[in-house]
Amino acid sequence: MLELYHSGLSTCSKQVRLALVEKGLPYVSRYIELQHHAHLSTAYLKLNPWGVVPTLIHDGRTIVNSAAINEYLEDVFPDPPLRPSDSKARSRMRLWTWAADMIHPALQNATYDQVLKRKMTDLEPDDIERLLHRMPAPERRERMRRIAGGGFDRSEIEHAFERLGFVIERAEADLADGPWLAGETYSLADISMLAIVHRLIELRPGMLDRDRFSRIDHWCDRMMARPAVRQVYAAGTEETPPRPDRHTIAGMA
Ligand SMILES: N[C@@H](CCC(=O)N[C@@H](CS)C(=O)NCC(=O)O)C(=O)O
Repeated sequence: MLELYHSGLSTCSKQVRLALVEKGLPYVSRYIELQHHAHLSTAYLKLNPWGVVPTLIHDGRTIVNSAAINEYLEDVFPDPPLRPSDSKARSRMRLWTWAADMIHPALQNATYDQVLKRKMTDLEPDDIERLLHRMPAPERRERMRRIAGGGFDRSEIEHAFERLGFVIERAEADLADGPWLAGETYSLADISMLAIVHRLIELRPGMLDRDRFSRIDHWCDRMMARPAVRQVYAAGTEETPPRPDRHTIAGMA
């Protein structure tokens, strides 16, 4: 049995849901409500000591990190394959799963800035301290502290977009070699990077200008033509509960 601890809007969770759906693997959905900071509950931190989603449980084994989970799924459930057989293409695939992981904090900062700031600023000072105390990863704790204290300044956010822009330019260049990021084969590279590109389009649509990034534009069309991608990404089909009006940590154990 596969159990996925995940959240609806989380880009990292989407990467794993997409691999599961592409492979036709049923899973038990364990929803972690990030809005209520459920990823910092004692029970969840036992599963995932990094304090993030997603987490996969398979046959009593716990696997964390979206890229590591997807590689695990590929090892254990190789059909249909989501890794190219050719070594060069496979190294290209790994470059892109790494790039998605590496650039994710920049995307997260931009997301917090535009969408999720209230998640922290709504809280009472005591609750903020309790949360900071629970967050195990120092760099995330520091980020939470910054957001609770008013967030990032404009130059930091613009720097995050600049870093994202560099990665997008590299993707545009690599797509000259084939329809998919690793070349001829649809792979985990596309799954990882779609999560980044999709969120970037939501945050700053003008950044992905169709004339300048025509290959990415066509790649997005190819991606969205895949039934699994439509299932995970199409509006209204995400496993997303309604957003609460206020963010609380009430009831956290
Ligand atoms: N690179 C990690 C990042 C995990 C991560 O940051 N997950 C986000 C959701 S996409 C999360 O749990 N955020 C909670 C928080 O930042 O407090 C992965 O891909 O699994």
